Amino acid sequence: MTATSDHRAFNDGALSTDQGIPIADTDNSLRAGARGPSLLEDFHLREKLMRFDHERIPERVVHARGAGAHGVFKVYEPLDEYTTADFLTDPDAETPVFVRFSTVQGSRGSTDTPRDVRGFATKFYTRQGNFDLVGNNMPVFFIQDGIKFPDLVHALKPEPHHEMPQAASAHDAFWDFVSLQPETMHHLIWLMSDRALPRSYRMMQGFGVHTFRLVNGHGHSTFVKFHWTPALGTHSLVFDEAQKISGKDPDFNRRDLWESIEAGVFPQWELGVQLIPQEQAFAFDDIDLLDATKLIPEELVPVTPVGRLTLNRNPDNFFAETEQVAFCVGNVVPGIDFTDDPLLQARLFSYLDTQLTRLGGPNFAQLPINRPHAPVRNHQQDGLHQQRVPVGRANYLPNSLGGDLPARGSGFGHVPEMVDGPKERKRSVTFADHYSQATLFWNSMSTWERAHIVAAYRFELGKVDTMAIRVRMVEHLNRVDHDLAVAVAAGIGVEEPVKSVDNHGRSSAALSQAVTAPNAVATRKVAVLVGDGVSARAVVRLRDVLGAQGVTVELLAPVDGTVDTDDGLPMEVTRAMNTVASVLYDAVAVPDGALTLAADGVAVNFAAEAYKHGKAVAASGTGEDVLRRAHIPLDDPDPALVLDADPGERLLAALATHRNFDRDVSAIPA
Ligand code: HDE
Repeated sequence: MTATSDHRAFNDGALSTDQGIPIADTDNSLRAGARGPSLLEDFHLREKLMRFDHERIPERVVHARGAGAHGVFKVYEPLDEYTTADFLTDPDAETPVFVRFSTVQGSRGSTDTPRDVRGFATKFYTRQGNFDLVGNNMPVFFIQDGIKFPDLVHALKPEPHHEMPQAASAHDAFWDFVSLQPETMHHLIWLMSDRALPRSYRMMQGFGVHTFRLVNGHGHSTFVKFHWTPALGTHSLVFDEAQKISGKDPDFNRRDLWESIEAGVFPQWELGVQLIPQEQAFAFDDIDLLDATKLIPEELVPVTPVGRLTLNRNPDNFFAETEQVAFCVGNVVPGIDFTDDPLLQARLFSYLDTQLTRLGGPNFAQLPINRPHAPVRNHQQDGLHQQRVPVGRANYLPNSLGGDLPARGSGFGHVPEMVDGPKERKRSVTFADHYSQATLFWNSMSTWERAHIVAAYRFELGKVDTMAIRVRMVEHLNRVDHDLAVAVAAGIGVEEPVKSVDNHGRSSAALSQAVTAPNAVATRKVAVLVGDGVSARAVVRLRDVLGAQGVTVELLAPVDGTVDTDDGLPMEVTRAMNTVASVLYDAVAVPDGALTLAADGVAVNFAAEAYKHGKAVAASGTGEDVLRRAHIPLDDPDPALVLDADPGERLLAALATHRNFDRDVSAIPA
């Protein structure tokens, strides 16, 4: 028996103070008499409150709200032609990872589903140390130079005088700033698109955004852009739905990630790389690889799949892991290096610096979630929260008193890039085009994606009180695409602009979310609306067919408990309809037999909203009456409107394509 377990046995499993002193009573403070004053000598009370008073640490200044998970990464084939990074060259290595997804604007307690960029940050605990790929779900960024980041974030965050609005870009300050900083135009159109409303963290892409370098054993470097592609496809909510989810379940995306991992349906992404030989740095006429407001269309440089990420374990403790994880863009391993992208260069400073305030000192890399799995050997010493107990007297190099000296020469080598230039505050002329890739994005959208983008600009700019800002934005949009500008202007009380430039007509199919192969349906959620008289056979059949594919089926009734089915037996329901909402499900089905549902406003609204949001809606027999009351046009040819006594298979097919956004939903009242 070890000394530690000896000690544990001694305390006999009792509650203890932080000093290990056993506590007999944690329910009553020490008082001078049962009704008397509390005594200062109550060390248990003082310690308990002291710890409680200091439970909070500063939240992240951006990306404060997030959710994380553990997992593994495996490379498919050795990439040693391009890099010496161990985790990219050994297909047998299973590299542990921790991923944190986040929103950008809101505070730590804000909602999961605002219109916002999502963070996608991955810490690879490789055998050569930690590599942090701190990316987003959009491939470009608002600004080109990190010196503008404080301005961008100040404008985006709640306005300083009244701290409103929370987690929303729809306010004057944000649009004031971006309309005066035209390099934001490309990222803005991504933000106005459905990309800003992911259905699930499991259904969004990730991008490293900047151009990095891979460096091989000969010191030869290749430019690289990192891409994460979700196995479940890239899918989004619609804005009305996302706004309602914010009230019904602000933890929507966090819960979705947690539940899928708990259910053993592990989210997966494929890592892909766009590789650009160093000699081709200037091969693209209108794209400077150092400009983070530009992407490289996949038609020009295809994305090569190189490995797979699987998230397979939820954190044990949110604070210790998800909150305390410290990503640092500067954490790269041998075989990966930076470029001179001025946004990336600023990030190299910022991420190390911010942890000092957030995690209270320089020893944050010793926290369990940040600790590299590779050995750490150096003479860094002391500082707040030092956890290690260095041994020996030589804490300097070189020394002759400290035993074995660390090996030299085999570590990280920076690419010996020639650097020569005047010291100046200047943007490169190759960074000057702010519109053509916004046009590329717009041209690549389907009809419904364009409609969503126009609606988003109208919503956001419609909330801007200062008319001059709206006018300025329409002028910018007119340079992106005239039709876009006209459509937005018409919705926000701005005069129609005169056409000023021709659309270049180029597009890139990979940018659209409309063309997608059917995806797996496991963990999709279907609401089955039931009431007294419902057909037991229909419900059981639906549950069997959907359940066999891993779909979560919930039976919702006007009240909780049971309903009496048509065969006279009670059937247990999952919950009362009014405790949830259609926005929390991927599809709604109303089986035959529950006669009262057509007169139940909650049930009718369920169907109407689901239909309006492009979801699969199924009904049979009397269930169709609910749909009629919801103004759903039952005669329309619509693959996601399933009027069938046995709808299971067709529902599955509709779920696999996510939504039918081609519906005309203008007449639906919800
Ligand atoms: Fe960040 N960013 N950022 N950012 N960022 C932070 O670091 C910053 C940028 C991104 O889940 C902060 O630890 C500057 C681009 C993610 O913990 C801070 C600039 C991209 C996360 C910071 C940028 C990102 C952060 C806040 C301009 C996409 C969350 C807390 C030079 C490629 C990581 C922290 C997590 C977090 C600064 C621009 C993504 C303050 C100065 C571009 C995913 O250091």
